[in-house]
Order: sequence, then structure tokens, then C-alpha cells
Amino acid sequence: MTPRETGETGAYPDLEIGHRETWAVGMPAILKSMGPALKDMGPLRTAQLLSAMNQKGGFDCMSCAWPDPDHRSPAEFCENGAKAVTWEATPVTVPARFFAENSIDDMLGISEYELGLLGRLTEPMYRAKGASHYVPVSWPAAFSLIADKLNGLSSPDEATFYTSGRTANETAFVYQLFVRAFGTNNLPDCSNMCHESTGVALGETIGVGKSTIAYDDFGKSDLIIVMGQNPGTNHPRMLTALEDAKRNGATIIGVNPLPEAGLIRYKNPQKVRGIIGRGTELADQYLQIRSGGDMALLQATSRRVLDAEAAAPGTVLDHAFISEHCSGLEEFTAHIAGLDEAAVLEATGLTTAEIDEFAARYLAADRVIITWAMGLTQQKKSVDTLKELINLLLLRGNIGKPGAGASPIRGHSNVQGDRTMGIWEQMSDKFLDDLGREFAFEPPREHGADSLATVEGLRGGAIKVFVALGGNFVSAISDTAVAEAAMRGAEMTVQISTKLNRSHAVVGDEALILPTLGRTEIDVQATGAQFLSVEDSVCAVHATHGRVAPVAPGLLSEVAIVTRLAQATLGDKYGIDWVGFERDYNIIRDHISRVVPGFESFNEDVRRKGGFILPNGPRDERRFDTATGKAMITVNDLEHLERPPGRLILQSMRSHDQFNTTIYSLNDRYRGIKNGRDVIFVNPDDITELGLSDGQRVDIFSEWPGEPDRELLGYRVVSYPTARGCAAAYYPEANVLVPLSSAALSSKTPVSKAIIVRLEPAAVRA
Ligand SMILES: Nc1nc2c(c(=O)[nH]1)N[C@H]1C(S)=C(S)[C@@H](COP(=O)(O)OP(=O)(O)OC[C@H]3O[C@@H](n4cnc5c(=O)[nH]c(N)nc54)[C@H](O)[C@@H]3O)O[C@H]1N2
Ligand SMILES: Nc1nc2c(c(=O)[nH]1)N[C@H]1C(S)=C(S)[C@@H](COP(=O)(O)OP(=O)(O)OC[C@H]3O[C@@H](n4cnc5c(=O)[nH]c(N)nc54)[C@H](O)[C@@H]3O)O[C@H]1N2
Ligand SMILES: [Mo]
Repeated sequence: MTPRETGETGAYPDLEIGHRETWAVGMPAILKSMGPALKDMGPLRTAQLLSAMNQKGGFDCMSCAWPDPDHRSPAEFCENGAKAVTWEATPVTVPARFFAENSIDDMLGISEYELGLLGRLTEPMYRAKGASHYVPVSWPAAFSLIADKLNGLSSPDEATFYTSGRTANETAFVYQLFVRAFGTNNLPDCSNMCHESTGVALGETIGVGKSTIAYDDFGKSDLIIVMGQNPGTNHPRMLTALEDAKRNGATIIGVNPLPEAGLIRYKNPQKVRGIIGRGTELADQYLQIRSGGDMALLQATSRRVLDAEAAAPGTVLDHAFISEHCSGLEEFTAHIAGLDEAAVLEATGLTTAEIDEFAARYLAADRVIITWAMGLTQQKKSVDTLKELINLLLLRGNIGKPGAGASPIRGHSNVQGDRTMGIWEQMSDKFLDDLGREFAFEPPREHGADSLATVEGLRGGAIKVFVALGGNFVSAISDTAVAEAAMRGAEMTVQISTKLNRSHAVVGDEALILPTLGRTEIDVQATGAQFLSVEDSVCAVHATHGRVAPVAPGLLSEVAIVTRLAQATLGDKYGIDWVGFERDYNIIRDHISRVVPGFESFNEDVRRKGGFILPNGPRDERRFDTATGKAMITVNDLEHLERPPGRLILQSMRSHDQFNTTIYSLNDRYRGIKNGRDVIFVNPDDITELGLSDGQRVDIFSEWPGEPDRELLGYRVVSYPTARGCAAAYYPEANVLVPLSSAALSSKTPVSKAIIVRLEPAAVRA
């Protein structure tokens, strides 16, 4: 990196802006991935961990939900997986004196990065009402404090139970069982902020909110379109699948406002040629689309498909598939005929030639996969955009045949499994019936609070107790200041966590921290060592076994914490065998096998090498369990994001060295950033147009009708080849700018990728 600028005035005095990379991974990445592991952990623990990662009989990497290929390499992990494992399995623990020396207010002054560096939590802590500090508390006392509080509420709906997506299937199942037996459906989760739009759009149109492909489909595809996703950083092992697909002749297209290194060129660290050579050029076409322009691009492409069909009737659409399996083609054709091409160009910022080429590539391919992540789900019109994505695939029968399909790429390693297990504020009556029958109780039916409703409930006083199974809710949710004020209004907050984060410092009157085992650690219960299971992005379920000794003796597993909390709260009500669940996780799996479809022989199937794949109507038999019993081609009105003059559309995204709100380092190597995070990436022409200069400090104001501006001060402008009018800054710092009421239509996901902002030269402050 050749430093172009160094900053002295910002929050990060050593900030360096260098050159961005145009390739991802390769030798530097592998060295970087091993480095930190070796430093703290010692060679033995490191070897135990890295050799067990993503291997049969080992543990599932918690860095993302990317699936494991059947033929795994001996090093089936990536740089960022190694970071996630190192971060969790570090033998460094929060010193006992930390809580005595630092009040909760002091903790507010410690950054997420530094909180993480303190190491693993080892004993339960309690903050009494009015106290300034946390003090140690015994496990039984902690459980009875929470149980008494819950039982003293005037309605179970006054409590809410958040889940972050690392929670394994068995834990998730007992957690939702406890929450429903307690009497509420208030089960918000990180999915509400993540792939909720996917669930809504796919649920309505194809009957299942999950991927319609299996891992092997990547190798059989002619064309893979990667939209709104940065795999080089967030799903690095996906690059290997793309490289393999490319070798088999597939074309790859990236659609993204940013030129993301991994999508452009890739050096496979597991191959000699990747270490020494130039790597593989991945993307055959790269569309630097304007933020929020995807719906227009998809409609314009469908229009070209329909025009081609009109020019050569019977030869372009998959008529056999459409007549047997789809509804809505006529209405769609009529609607798309009226598409305003000028609006498309405006919305996408692309040229007609680029869109024509994209459509021609789509038409030339027999088997097309489209993958996507947060660039598509965290927009106001996300649900409609994803419905258009399904429309485009359906027109040529690209669902339910080999090498083709719709593939949301999930984030948290078990976020999809948690939903399958019932972590959702609006589970179906069928699921609730089966759950009630299995445990002889009547689960509540009224839909519960999702993540935004949880903030609103805390804010208005309707919700008084907040319990989190993992995660960092106040940092992850939008509108940080509003969310934090709401959380402080709670009567009790409870965090079940491996490590400290901001959510342990922004708490209710009473607060508890319950430290837990991580996925890498051996989990021994009365009947011996236990294992858990997870579901990946392509619906494959497999076991995950902890492989290293727990960092501290007093830690409880998540299952133990949830079941003991349930026992303390509910006692023998309904006769549920909480104690048995903790002793033997097979008992939990037996219950799951009778409640959750696809898990009928769970205990056997999960013990098979590699696990098992859940049934999936669209993928397996072109069965679409929708309102009409057919895949629905839908009509959606194009509405593109208007950018007021002098404003930019800001997206908040991940650096290469973070996992969501966890910051591993202050670098973002592929984008050329070192030692700092207070940067805003802006197109050079926009910098000029706004009268700013590269490297200048600016204050960022987000504008929302009828509300005072939200602000993020003293950021450094970085000239960067993002699409015109579109800027980028890092999550979670940028969450202060996202208004609580700026949410995707029908999925209510915070609009983290399209914040209207104004930049002003930074005010001189004392
Ligand atoms: N190392 C690492 N791995 C992770 C995570 C992590 O934080 N670190 N997080 C995990 C989680 S929970 C998730 S959900 C996933 C997230 O994985 P990603 O979705 O890849 O994460 P983001 O960094 O939010 O990147 C969003 C991408 O969408 C692009 N984008 C933004 N707006 C638009 C738009 O309007 N249109 C299009 N086409 N593209 C757009 C951005 O430029 C960026 O490349 O990763 C998972 N894996
Ligand atoms: N502006 C903006 N906001 C966003 C996003 C964005 O792109 N932009 N992305 C959204 C997305 S996609 C997501 S998924 C959410 C993420 O929201 P969350 O899932 O709530 O956040 P994380 O940062 O993943 O949570 C990290 C914390 O989880 C705890 N933890 C880690 N491992 C374990 C474990 O094994 N067990 C337990 N019990 N705890 C553990 C640790 O204490 C750690 O500090 O954020 C969302 N917020
Ligand atoms: Mo996510």
C-alpha cells in the first residue's frame, strides 16, 4: 500500500488510504489468516481448530452460511473464517477486575473493536437497579432473577426474545419452545435485518423462502449472476465455487455499485497456481449499477426476453414449464410492455448497451443461477426487486432444473436453520399446531414483535424485558441513538454472549450477562460430549462438534442456559423435560423430528457423513406451495430511488476485517484502507460536483422527512470508483444515519443500503 493520505484529525489518527486491490485472496490472505491464530492460541489449539474446521466430524465455521462441497479440501476454510474462529476460540478472557474497574458508563467509551479484544466472558454478571457496575452472580441466582422478573410481568408479551443467527438448531428449537410455552411470539431475530425480504418475496412467489439450488448446481450452470453481494469478503469460499464453475464454461456477471475485488479476479489459495499466478478473471461482465437500480435492471431484462419471444414466438420462453407451473404471464407481459426505458436508465445509471449485453447473456444461457445478499435485501423496494428476480428466472424455466435457480446467500452460519426451528414472530399455524401437540400445550397464535417492533415496544413501554440469545442488537439495528434510548427504558436486559459488545453497555434498569460456550468448544453434559447441528444456505443440515477445551470451567452451553432459564421460569408447567434436554441433546432432536418437516429421522440422518439435505418443493419437483399452487409471475410497479440534488445515496456495508458488529482490525485491505474506519467512499465526479476534495473531512447528515437530520461527524472522503451518486461507509458506525421508519416495504428490514445523505465540510470543533 502506498499511502496517499494520512489523517491526523479524525477518530483514527493513523488512518491510511492506499490503493484498492483488483484481486482477492491468494498467498497474502492465507498468511494473514494464519497469523492471528498463531499469536494468541499457541500451535496446538490452532492446529486442532484449523484442521477441524468445516470437516466431517469437526465444527461448522461460524463466519457465514456458505455450504460445504461434498469433496472438501483439507483446508476447507478461508481467511475470514480463520479470523472468526480465532476471535471466538482465543484463550484470552475478560479479566475479573475489568468489571470492578469499569462502570457501565465507562464501557460505553470503549469501542466495539477494543471490547472484542478483551477476550471471552467467563462468569455471569449482574447489574442491580441503580448500580453503576456489574458484579458477579451465581448461575442459580441469575436464573431466578430473570424468572422472577418474567413471572411478574402482567403479560408474556411484555418480554421479547432476540436471536442472532449463530445459534444452532437444537438450541433454537428449545429457545422458541421456552418462549412460546412462556406465552409469547415475540421472537425477533437478525434475519429481520438481513434476508427477511428474501423470505417474503420467495415465500409469496415460489412457496419457500430458501435457495432452490444444491451446491453441485454451481458446477452445472451456464451463467451465474451475483447481485448485491461481496463474496470476496463475506463468503470467500464462494469464489472457489465460481472459479470451478468458470472452468466448466460458466459465464459470471457481477451487479454492484462497487468494483468488489473478489468478483473481479480471484487467486485460489488452495491451488499452486493461485499462490503464484495472476489468478482467474471471474466476472465476464460487471455492471456498476446505481444503488436501488436492480428492480429496473431486472424488469428491463425481462422486457428484452419478452421482446425476443415476440420476435420469434415459441422459441424463447420455457412454455412447457410456464403452462404447467406458473401463473400470471399475461398480466406480466402487458405490464412490462409499458416499461419506461428512460426511467430504467435513470434508475440503474447503466447504458442501453450494457443492459442489452446483460439480457443477451441471459438469453444465451440454458441454466442460470442468480445469487444475492444485502445489496438487494436492505432496500425500500427489496421485496418487489426479488419478485422481479424470480420473474426473470421463471420466464426461461430457470427454477427446478440442474444448474439453475434462485440462491439467496445467507449471512450468519445458522440464520436459516433458526427459522426452520421456529425462531420467527409469525410461524405458521401448522408449525404451532405440531409444536402444541408434541408438548401438550396451546402456543400463542397472535404474531409477535420483529426487530423494529421490539424497538418500538421498548420505546413506548409495552416491552419491558429484552433477552438476547447472542448478537449485538443495539449496534445491529438501525437508528442507533433511538434504539439505545429505547433499550435503556427496559426494566431488565439479558445478554447470552461469548464476548463483550456495545449491547452489554446499553442496558435496562437491571442487566445480566450470561457467558456461554462457543461452537468451537467441546460441550460435555451428563451423558457425555454433545454435538449440535446447523443448516447452510442451500438447505443442507449437518452436525457441528466442538473440538477444543472450553476457555473457562464455569461456562454453560447455550442449551444449558436456555433450558435452565426455562426450568426456573416455568417449573413443571406442561411437564416439559428441560432437564433431560440438557443431559442429552438427542432428546431435543427426537422432538424436532416430530415437529419440523424434513427432520423425520434427524438423529440418524445427522450422524451420516455430511448430514442431509432438506426437501425443497421448487428444487426437487417444481412444486410451488403458493396461494395459487403455482409459481407466481408477479406485476410490480417500478419505483426508483430519487436522489435529491446535491445529495448522495449512502450504503452501509462490511469491511474485509469485521464480522457484522465485531471488528477484527481497522483495515479493509481490498479497498485500500488501513488503521481507520471513519471513511466515506465517493465517486470522484461527485466529489468535484459537491465542491469537496479527496481526503477532506466532512460531516454526514441523513435526511428524513419531518425529522431532524441524523449526523455522523468528521468522516474522511475517499475518492473511489463507486457508481455515480452512490456513496459507501461502514456498518455499524453508519447505523446512526438510518431512520427507524426507513424500512423495506412488507419485510420491514431497515434500509441500510439506501440512506439519503448530505455532506458538508467538517465543522471545526473545539
Ligand atoms: N467476513 C465476514 N463474513 C460475513 C459477514 C461479515 O460481516 N464478515 N456477515 C455475514 C452476514 S450476517 C451477512 S448477511 C452476509 C453479508 O454479505 P454481503 O451482502 O456481501 O455484505 P455487505 O458488506 O453488506 O455487502 C453488500 C454488497 O452489496 C452491494 N450493494 C449495495 N447496494 C446495492 C444495490 O443497490 N444493488 C446492488 N446490486 N448491490 C448493492 C455493496 O456494494 C456490497 O458489495 O455476510 C456474512 N458473512
Ligand atoms: N447499517 C447496517 N446494519 C445492519 C447490516 C448492514 O449491512 N448495515 N446488516 C444486518 C445483518 S445482515 C445482520 S445479520 C445483523 C447482525 O446482527 P447480530 O447478529 O445481532 O450481530 P453480530 O454482530 O453478528 O453479533 C455479535 C455478537 O454475538 C455474540 N456471539 C458470537 N458468537 C456467539 C455464540 O456462539 N453464542 C452466543 N450466545 N453469542 C455469540 C458476541 O457477543 C458478539 O459480540 O446486523 C444488521 N445490521
Ligand atoms: Mo446477515
